[in-house]
Amino acid sequence: ARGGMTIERHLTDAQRTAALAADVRRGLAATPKELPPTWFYDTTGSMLFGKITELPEYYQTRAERAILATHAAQLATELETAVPGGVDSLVELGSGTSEKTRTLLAALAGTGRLRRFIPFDVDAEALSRAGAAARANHPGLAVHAVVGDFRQHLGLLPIQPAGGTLVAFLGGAIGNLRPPERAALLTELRSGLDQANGSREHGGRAQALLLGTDLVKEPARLVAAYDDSAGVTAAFNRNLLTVLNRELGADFDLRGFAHVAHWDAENRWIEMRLRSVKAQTVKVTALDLTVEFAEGEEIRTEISAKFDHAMVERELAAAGWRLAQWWADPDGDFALSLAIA
Ligand code: AVJ
Repeated sequence: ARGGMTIERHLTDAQRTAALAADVRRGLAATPKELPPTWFYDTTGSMLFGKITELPEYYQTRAERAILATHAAQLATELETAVPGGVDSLVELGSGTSEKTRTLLAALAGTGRLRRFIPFDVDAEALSRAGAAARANHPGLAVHAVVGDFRQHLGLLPIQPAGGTLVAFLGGAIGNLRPPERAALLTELRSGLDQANGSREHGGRAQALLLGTDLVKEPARLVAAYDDSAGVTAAFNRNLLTVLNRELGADFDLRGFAHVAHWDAENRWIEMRLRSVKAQTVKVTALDLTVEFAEGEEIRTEISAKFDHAMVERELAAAGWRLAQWWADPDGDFALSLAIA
């Protein structure tokens, strides 16, 4: 039979909850308090993020879509010459919205070489949707979906050692990582070493990387993109507390925390925070934990780093990648980079 679809799970529900518990225990004991953005994306969080991508202030998704639409054909042509034998597998990290994937798959399928689509995400539901959509448009395509956390399970991706693999990491999601974590991820994709696990085992390596990055711009626009007038981003940020209440039996009062979007000019990243509007005590029953908040004390919930051409080129080169193409939208808001191993 041609194609087919499999879902491989490296993150069961129980492992997910254990990972959340560990992050919360560590993050709420730290000074300053911090929670990783991974846990934003329950059903409500994914829905709210979808709304964010349509906000007038949040230009990123529209810009990236426009870049892809304009340059997808050139991307496919470029890959034909840059990757010996062509690209037969597309890996998509954080498989995201189906529209970008659809454009990308269509462009790659046009070369007649594409055989496999490997969407990778923490959310099994998002994966079945992405997989089904891909199969509907490309009946011969084998879909090998993988449920995992890219901070841990990259080495387990079914990348064929001999194959022509393009990894797509779109949406600017790499900006959620700090520079050392970005370096580790890029190196791991390039070398095939499972560095996150400290393992010396070889996974397959990618031959090409398509990377979406948001670009440095006027701080007022950046802050507005993370503090929209309709309050959708504020709801998205606070939803993290709802996740903790539900998954870990916490008793966060959502009205007790204000949404903050702060531009860190030195690190060149946006920081989202939740600010306790009063002194308060929160219980996290499942962790047998009591957490004190001073008035004005903040939890950092996300960093979203912004880039420029030189910075992307430098970080890619440090990981052994050559920047082959840089495509920005006409306003210079967002860029897609094509890197070749
Ligand atoms: C999905 C990580 C790219 O950082 O802009 C949107 C998430 N957070 N609004 C971003 C997000 C607040 C988004 N990424």
